Amino acid sequence: MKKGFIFDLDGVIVDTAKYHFLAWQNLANSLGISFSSAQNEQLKGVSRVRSLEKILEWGDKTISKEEFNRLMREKNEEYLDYISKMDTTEILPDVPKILDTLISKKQAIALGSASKNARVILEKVQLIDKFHAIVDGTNVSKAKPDPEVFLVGARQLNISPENCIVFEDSVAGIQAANTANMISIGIGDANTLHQADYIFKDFTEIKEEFINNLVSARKV
Ligand code: B16
Ligand code: MG
Repeated sequence: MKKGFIFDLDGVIVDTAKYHFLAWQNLANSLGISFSSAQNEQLKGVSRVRSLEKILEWGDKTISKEEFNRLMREKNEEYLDYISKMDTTEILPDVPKILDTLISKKQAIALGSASKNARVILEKVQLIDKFHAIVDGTNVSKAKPDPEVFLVGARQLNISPENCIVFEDSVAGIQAANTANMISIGIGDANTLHQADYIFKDFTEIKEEFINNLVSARKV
C-alpha cells in the first residue's frame, strides 16, 4: 500500500533551532529584552511573524510596523548566514536511512514545515531530491496547530489524509497532524509530545518492522 510520509524540518531532519535561537537572541538583546533557551523552545514550529510578536510580548514592547519588518528582515539575514554554512553533517541521526527505506518501499514523501527557508536548508544538506513534495512557509497561510501544511502536503502527494503519517518535534505540529486525521509520530521528549500516536527519541529507535506496520496500517 502507498502511504504519505510527511516530515517536519526543524527538529526532525536538522536542528536549525540552535540558529533560530542565536538570531532571535541577538534581536531580543538589541531591544533590551532577555531571551532564554526555554523561550526558544516555545518558538519551535511557530512562524517568523508570530515568533517576533511573542518576543515583543515577553519584553512588553510595542514597535512600529516599519521597525517590525526591519527586525524580521535582520533576523532572517543572520539566520541565512548561519544556514549558508550547513552541510550533511547536520542531518539528525538515521534520517537518510529512513528516507531511503521509504523510497525503497515506494512510499510517498513530503516535507511539511513552517519555515520559508526550507528549500535552501534541504539543498544545503543534500536531501532535497528525496522529497516528492515540499510544503513550507511560502505555500501556507495558517500556522500549526492548524492542519493546513499537512493537508496541502497530502494533496500534493495525492494521498488521503488518513493514509498519511507525520513526523514532528513540536506540540503544535502533533496537534496539527491529529486534527488532519493523520498518524502522528513525535520525535523527541515523551512528556512534551504525549498527544502523539507514537513517540521516539530519534530515528535510531525506529525499526523497519514499525515502518512495515505503518505502510499496511489504518488510523483507528
Ligand atoms: P523561517 P519547522 C519552523 O520550522 C521553526 O521550528 C520555527 O522556529 C521557525 O520560526 C519557523 O520554522 C519559521 O522559519 O523564519 O525560516 O521562515 O519546525 O516547521 O520545520
Ligand atoms: Mg519542528
